Amino acid sequence: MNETPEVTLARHGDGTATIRIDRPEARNALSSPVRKALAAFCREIGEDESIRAVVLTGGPEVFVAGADIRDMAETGAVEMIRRRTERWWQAVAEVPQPLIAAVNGYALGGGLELAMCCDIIIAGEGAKLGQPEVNVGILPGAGGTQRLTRAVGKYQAMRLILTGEIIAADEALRMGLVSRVVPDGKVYDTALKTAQRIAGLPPLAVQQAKEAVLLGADASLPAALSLERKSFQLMFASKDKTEGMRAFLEKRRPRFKGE
Ligand code: CO8
Repeated sequence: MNETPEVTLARHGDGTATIRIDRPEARNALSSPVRKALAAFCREIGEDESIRAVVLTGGPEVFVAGADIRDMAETGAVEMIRRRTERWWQAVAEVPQPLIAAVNGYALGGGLELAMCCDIIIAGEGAKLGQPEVNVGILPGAGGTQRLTRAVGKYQAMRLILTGEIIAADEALRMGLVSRVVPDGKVYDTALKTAQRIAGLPPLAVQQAKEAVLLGADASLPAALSLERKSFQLMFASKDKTEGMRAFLEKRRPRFKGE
């Protein structure tokens, strides 16, 4: 059950949903209740076959300015271990449906790590991204050293992580850290349209593709290619594959049922 009004889940009735973080007074910083609620919604979404794609947003001003520094300022290592915050991050990373981050304003530290748990990142022209943890005496602790490096390569990741430098959306686009940059006022609509487009596609194929990309990235090439091949072959058991191909040949719109 959601215990904070600072995170909401809205189902739009068309196969899409939006998770919104709304904690403007702390620039949407990820407090424990916020992370817990995010994780709970992500688990709920994973169980809900009617949701085919999800937008994750912090609203029009700021995505997320990081983990909550107030929550950590006086905290020791043992308490940090006992919090086991990794289970909350895992819940986001393990959502089977595509997650689309709609990034306006700052996506810093844990905020960028949260965006990097998503599959597509739509950024506004004014978005600012970075891993500034080093400025407060720590390092990225929710995947930043790994997902950022996998996304942009060693030398750009090192630059951001070791200097704490914050970059603008256009540079993030050039280095492959975001999928698209659009005017600030169009970020959410673009993300939602992307989700709607995905929601109209066969969900089994979409989710198998997501899994193949994510798992394959951490496997050897032969293992990853085999995983892809088996996922591909598996789709030949689905009714949606038959429908998709027949509809193409009959020059009509397909009707996918997720079967
Ligand atoms: N945590 C807590 N409070 C924050 C945070 C944050 N990350 N960011 C902003 N706030 C609060 C400020 O304290 C301030 O509160 P108050 O009004 O009570 O003083 C309010 O939000 C507004 O902030 P500013 O006045 O600074 O607003 P600006 O618009 O001038 O600046 C910035 C916005 C640039 C985003 C600035 O607030 C900033 O630099 N924030 C911190 C960014 C940062 O260092 N992020 C990394 C945090 S560490 C982290 O994310 C570790 C991840 C590891 C995950 C593993 C978890 C276990």
